[in-house]
Amino acid sequence: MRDKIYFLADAHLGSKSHGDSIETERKLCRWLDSVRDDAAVIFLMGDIFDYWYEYRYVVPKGFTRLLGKLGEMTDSGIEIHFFTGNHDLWLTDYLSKECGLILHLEPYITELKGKKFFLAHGDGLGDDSRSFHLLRKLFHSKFLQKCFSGIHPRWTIPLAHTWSNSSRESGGVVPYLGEDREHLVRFAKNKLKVIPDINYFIFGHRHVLLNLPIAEQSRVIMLGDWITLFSYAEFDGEGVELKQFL
Ligand SMILES: [Mn+2]
Repeated sequence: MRDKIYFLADAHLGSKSHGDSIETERKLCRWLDSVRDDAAVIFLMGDIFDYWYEYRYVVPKGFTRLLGKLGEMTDSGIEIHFFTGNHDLWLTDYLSKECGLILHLEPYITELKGKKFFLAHGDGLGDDSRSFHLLRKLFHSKFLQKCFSGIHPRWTIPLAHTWSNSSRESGGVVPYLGEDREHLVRFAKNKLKVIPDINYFIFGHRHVLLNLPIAEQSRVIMLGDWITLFSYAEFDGEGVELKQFL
């Protein structure tokens, strides 16, 4: 019976962090196969691709297995959501039209089986460092994206990969900093003051595993990654559980 809800983030497919990125992609497809019989909804929570840049008529090479698998699963009636991360935010409608994914470019608040969820990749939330926000602003600028699109990808794609590898969160994953210093935990606690009935905050981005209660009825979940942890979260209507796919 399809009654479970799954969350997964930060596969960074195409990244040099993977010994063999295609092998990771195969593993991700095996995971999708393993949940397809009981998944009602799957949330891919950002940075699935290490770099994705969609042109009007062209998309990047690669990821054939995953894109095919996602298309096959949405065709079979499974709802799959795709959040942009900070590595794959430059998309338009290819993944929705071709693969049937529901795209989210912003955090998304939703009710699932009677619980309220706040879902986001997590970049930029609760982090008020100025350089980070400037960069984020540049990356999200429609004008700059238009300029960038006009340059032949022969020049921009290698540049982007260099950027991505140097900016890598995973280059040295910062271990969990504790409740008071984690931007996303602070963000969740503040959000809860405004929307007190959120039961779960689910984030990617940090590449660490966390399942932390922050109030009587509220928890923060960090999804780990698909580089070394191969982790995901499963919600069965009762609680959210972090698991690893081996
Ligand atoms: Mn990220």
